[in-house]
Amino acid sequence: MRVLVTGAAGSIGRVVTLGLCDRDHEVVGLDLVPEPEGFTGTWHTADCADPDAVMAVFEAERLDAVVHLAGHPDEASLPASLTSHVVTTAALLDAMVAHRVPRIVYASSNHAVGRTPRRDLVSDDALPRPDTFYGVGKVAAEAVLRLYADRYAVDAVACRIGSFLDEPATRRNLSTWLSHDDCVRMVEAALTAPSPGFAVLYGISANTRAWWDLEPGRRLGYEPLDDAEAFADRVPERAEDDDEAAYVGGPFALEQFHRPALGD
Ligand code: 15L
Repeated sequence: MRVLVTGAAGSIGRVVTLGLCDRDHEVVGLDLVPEPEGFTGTWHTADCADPDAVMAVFEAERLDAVVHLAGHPDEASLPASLTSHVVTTAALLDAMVAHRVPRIVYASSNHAVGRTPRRDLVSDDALPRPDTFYGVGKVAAEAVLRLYADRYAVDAVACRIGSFLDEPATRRNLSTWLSHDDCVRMVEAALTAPSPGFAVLYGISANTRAWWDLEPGRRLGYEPLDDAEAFADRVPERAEDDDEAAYVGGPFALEQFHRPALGD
């Protein structure tokens, strides 16, 4: 497949770009910054929140799918979060509809349901329960994906990513970790699953202590192979561990992340 990867210079973007190329896909990179050293495909330096710039990329390229990873990966004001997650997604979807690109894989986040108290496994039928304005942005971006799936029959897979890290660093990460290799497996499954319509999956590895259900992903062909448990002995205990286990969003759900919606 010829795939547009947004945020291709970011931490997830670099891993996904390499992984997709290794699996014989062709990647067109898009980011606010120039291509990282070693990138060999076609590259566009542009802002995904600018609909004209996004449309120009689609006019220049023949594409089979989009992997939308661009976005500020942390808490911000409500307007900044909406621009970063919702406006970018909408700009891509409009260009996809105009150019008949049938599929988008979206880097949503566990923080879309982060304020869910940590009790049972959280699945794809959980109601939206954001823990931050970042989480609100992800919920709203998923809503736009669903609208375009219903209106225009775009296939849209929202991957609610846990903690994308080289290896788990905290007790919470033993439940939330997504390994680099599993991330590539997840994106490829979401790109190639037959006719998913709008679907949600949880982007974590096959962690023994998982807080999210892997079944929605497995239904789409995402079979994770790594398990954070292999690192459990190396993860130090911290005073914050119990607080971070109260809600599935961990620290994002705690008071330290409270801030006004508007302003810096
Ligand atoms: C995310 O979605 C964030 O982008 C990242 O900064 C971490 O907070 C991660 O989730 C997580 O929950 O560990």
